[in-house]
Amino acid sequence: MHQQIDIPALLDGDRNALSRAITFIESNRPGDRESKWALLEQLLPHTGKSKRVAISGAPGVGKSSFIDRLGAYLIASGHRVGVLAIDPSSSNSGGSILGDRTRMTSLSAHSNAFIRPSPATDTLGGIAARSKEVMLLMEAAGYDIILIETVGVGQSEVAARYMVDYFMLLLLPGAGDDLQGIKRGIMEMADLLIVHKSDGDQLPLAQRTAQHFKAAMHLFPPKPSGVPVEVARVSSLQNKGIEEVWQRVMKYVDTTEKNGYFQRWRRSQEMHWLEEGSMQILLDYFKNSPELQSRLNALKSQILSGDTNPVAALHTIDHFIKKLLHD
Ligand SMILES: Nc1nc2c(ncn2[C@@H]2O[C@H](COP(=O)(O)OP(=O)(O)OP(=O)(O)O)[C@@H](O)[C@H]2O)c(=O)[nH]1
Ligand SMILES: [Mg+2]
Repeated sequence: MHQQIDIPALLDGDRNALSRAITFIESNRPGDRESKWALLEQLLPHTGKSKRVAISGAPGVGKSSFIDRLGAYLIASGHRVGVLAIDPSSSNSGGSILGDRTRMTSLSAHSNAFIRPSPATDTLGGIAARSKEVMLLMEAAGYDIILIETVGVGQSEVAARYMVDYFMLLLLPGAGDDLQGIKRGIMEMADLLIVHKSDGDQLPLAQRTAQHFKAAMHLFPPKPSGVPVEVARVSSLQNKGIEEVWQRVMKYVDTTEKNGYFQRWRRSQEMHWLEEGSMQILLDYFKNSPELQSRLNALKSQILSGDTNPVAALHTIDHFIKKLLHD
């Protein structure tokens, strides 16, 4: 199919060519897979030069507003910014797509920004796989900074962590009063804690929260990057603290490029990608195999009629797949 995708135009940064390529990748029809690999293999040499950053945090903490400000700042500094979302909930509601368009008012109008909402796939694994491919397309089209918005609910953060070089966690003023309430895992994932909405009546509380976090940092194990977790305060409403955040990212990149961690972590990202991607391919084969699906449907009817039970049915499927793989 990708004959319709104008690769030279895409590499030249043409938005329409990029949009078409993303639509093609996201449609993910089994019959298109050969063309998909061919497309990605052609583009791969033009990818990987961007900086990849995740912005995570609970719903409503202000991720989209912050990305809008950070993105605008980066564009003003001469960058081209690609924004994508990993949000399993948006597949159902479509809600956050609308939200992102209205919250990213300065970015969505800008020609040097490209915003892509979370693809409407059924599983998180599917979303993560598509998102990585979309990220490559954006990089090939010359977007040199990729910002990934992800909701602060467990698995999608882990998926985002493995896509990026740097991970920011947004927290609300007062969050530090309840350190136990913050999952340890996510604290270990973060490179930067941002006390967000640090403005108005909340300013004194935000200052206390930031102090609290700074004092508590030694409780967490040292980072493999060699760079300790940092704490920042930001108000996207007042456009404050944005430049300082980006300086921290640049310092992090500089340090980890020198100590070798940046490259090592990119390799780990790739290994994770391979592992998860293999699982996706297997799943796709499973869903699209007529033999397996008819076997599955037959077993479903038998369960419905009480002629078998799930354990026996799974046992049958297990044997059937084993046989398929050995043939
Ligand atoms: N006071 C204050 N309010 C803010 C700030 N940034 C965002 N908000 C408000 O917080 C609300 C949520 O902002 P969003 O940017 O949509 O938050 P989000 O984390 O992207 O939300 P979801 O995508 O739904 O998870 C909006 O009403 C914003 O106007 C800030 O810096 N200060
Ligand atoms: Mg949002």
